[in-house]
Amino acid sequence: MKTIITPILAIVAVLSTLTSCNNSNNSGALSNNNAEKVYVAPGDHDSHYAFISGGFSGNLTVYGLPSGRLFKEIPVFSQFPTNGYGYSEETKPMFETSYGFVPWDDSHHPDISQTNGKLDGRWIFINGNNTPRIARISLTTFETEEIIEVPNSAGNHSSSFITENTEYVVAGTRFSVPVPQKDIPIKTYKGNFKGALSFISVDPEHGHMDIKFQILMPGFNYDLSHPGRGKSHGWFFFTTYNTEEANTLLEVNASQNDKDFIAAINWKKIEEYVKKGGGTMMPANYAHNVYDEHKHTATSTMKKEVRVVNPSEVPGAVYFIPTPKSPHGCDVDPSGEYIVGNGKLSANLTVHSFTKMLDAIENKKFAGEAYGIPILNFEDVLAGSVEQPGLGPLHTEFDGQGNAYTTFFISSEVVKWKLGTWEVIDRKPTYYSVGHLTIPGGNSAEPFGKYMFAMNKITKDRYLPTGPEMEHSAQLYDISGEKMELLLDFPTHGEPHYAAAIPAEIIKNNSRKIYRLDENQHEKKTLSGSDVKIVRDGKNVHIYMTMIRSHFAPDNIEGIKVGDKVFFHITNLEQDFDVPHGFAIIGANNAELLIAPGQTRTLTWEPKQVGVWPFYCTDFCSALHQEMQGYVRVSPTNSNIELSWSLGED
Ligand SMILES: [Cu+2]
Repeated sequence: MKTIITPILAIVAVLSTLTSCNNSNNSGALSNNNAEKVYVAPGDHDSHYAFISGGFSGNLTVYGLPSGRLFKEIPVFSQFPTNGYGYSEETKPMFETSYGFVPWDDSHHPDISQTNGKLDGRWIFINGNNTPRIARISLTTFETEEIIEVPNSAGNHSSSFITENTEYVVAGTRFSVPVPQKDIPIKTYKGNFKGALSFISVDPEHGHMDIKFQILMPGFNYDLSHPGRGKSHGWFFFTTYNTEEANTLLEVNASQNDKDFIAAINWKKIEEYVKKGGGTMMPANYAHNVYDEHKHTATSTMKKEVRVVNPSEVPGAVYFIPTPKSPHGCDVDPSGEYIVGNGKLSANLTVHSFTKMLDAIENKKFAGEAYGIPILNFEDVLAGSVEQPGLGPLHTEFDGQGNAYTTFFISSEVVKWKLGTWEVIDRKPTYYSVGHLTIPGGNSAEPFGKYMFAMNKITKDRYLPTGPEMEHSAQLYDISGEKMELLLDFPTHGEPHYAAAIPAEIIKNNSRKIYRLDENQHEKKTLSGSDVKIVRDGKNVHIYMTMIRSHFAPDNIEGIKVGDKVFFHITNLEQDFDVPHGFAIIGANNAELLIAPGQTRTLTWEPKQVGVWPFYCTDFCSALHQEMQGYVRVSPTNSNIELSWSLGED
């Protein structure tokens, strides 16, 4: 094998030398064996999954590491015509909200479920920023199983982060708003708007989500958050900016204070308070959408109240830690001792000590209070700072070897530094303007090290140009040595805002291969070709159809009329891995259906013209795929042609 690969790599290396204008900046990325480090031979599997947020695509993309190959786009908050998600009757309820049907969002921070602080690979959660929602995706089926709307929240950004036994998925508001919403002047912001931090419980068996409580905080902007872990398990930390409570020209007015805060929340304490009936049930309106894997169908329920807790009701549960200059990232090291607050406008990185925080609280050493919440002294809690490591620090992840890696947006680099000594060990440029970075397990108690990838906002000249808009870019680094080594650039879809990554062996053996037909509980399933039928109910016509290589049953349908609403309920009878079939019919005002083996899906079609209209399979499925087709005869509204259907009749 080696003898075959080597000449190919040599050609790749030579070509890159000839074509890359950035080659001098690549630290010799292709001058040694780095190409081999990312080469996954045909048929071989990558060692890691990377789940990269699609940002403004609203979805989640799945890549392999180290190859950077795209495996899948999982639709979450956005309609996805590729497989009919959000267009099929079964999946439309996933987009129900208190604002009606919302088929798009801006997804930002995926986080994998944990047990004892370690990634367990059961589910991945991600937030929708714009119309605040949290989604749960199964890492068995790679499908979105649940979406819960978050009331009293706006620009749901400090979300969705998981406590160390997945007790909660936590969501914090970026924009403070009137709670409850009301018609008041915007300039009454200060002192009147609130920031809701939502603790959403996760059922340990099914993963089902329920908002246990919301903490109504002062009207700051809650930017990012992370759970405590290990010794700090039971606490949650949120960065804030705009502690000035400005409501206009924030770029100036929210940058006045020398220090903003990290809010430290003792959620265990609030949980106990709530278990004893504490807090207030407040009227609210938010959707809870659940997809049932056996019914292959989602249902949407509107919830009517939410439990809110005012921090003043639970003394000793909430503190503010002063943190310089509009902190953005809020990251906790694997031991749970260090809380890194990256002030976007700060020259230094600030690291707080959890132990010192507890001491200061114990000794009641406070610098003051804000809206009744005690403010700790900056110096009392400070563990140390990394002096002038770069410009515009954003996010930090950890390798489990005592090192931290922080991204710098303005100086466009990743800086590796040592926990405890705060010394800078290495720095590498990113191309260009890095936001988040990810190390597999890098925000858990047990990072897996080995790889780190940076997600960059600007691509410019890194790939062949594709018009004014380029896909964003990720860059993979080997972090197994003292110095980071750039291995690979790969394009990403939408905005690769943040990502979660995990060794493949934790997930791949649980991956679902088919849906079993004998477990199909869809109300409109058809389990054999002999059970097909068509039922007219006034203007609604229900077609119970099957598909299997290489025909639909039935394939000829007559007796449909203009003005009818036709529901194709189609069951894929295949029980083989990776044999979906598609369904499309001319003039349908929605999308195709891509139906997995054993699954049932429904497409609605409203024929508007008299004629004979074909339908066909869209997913190339067999040598006779082109034969997988059928016709629907549509007659005038007042026609008396009887409903009839057939397969294999002349
Ligand atoms: Cu087919």
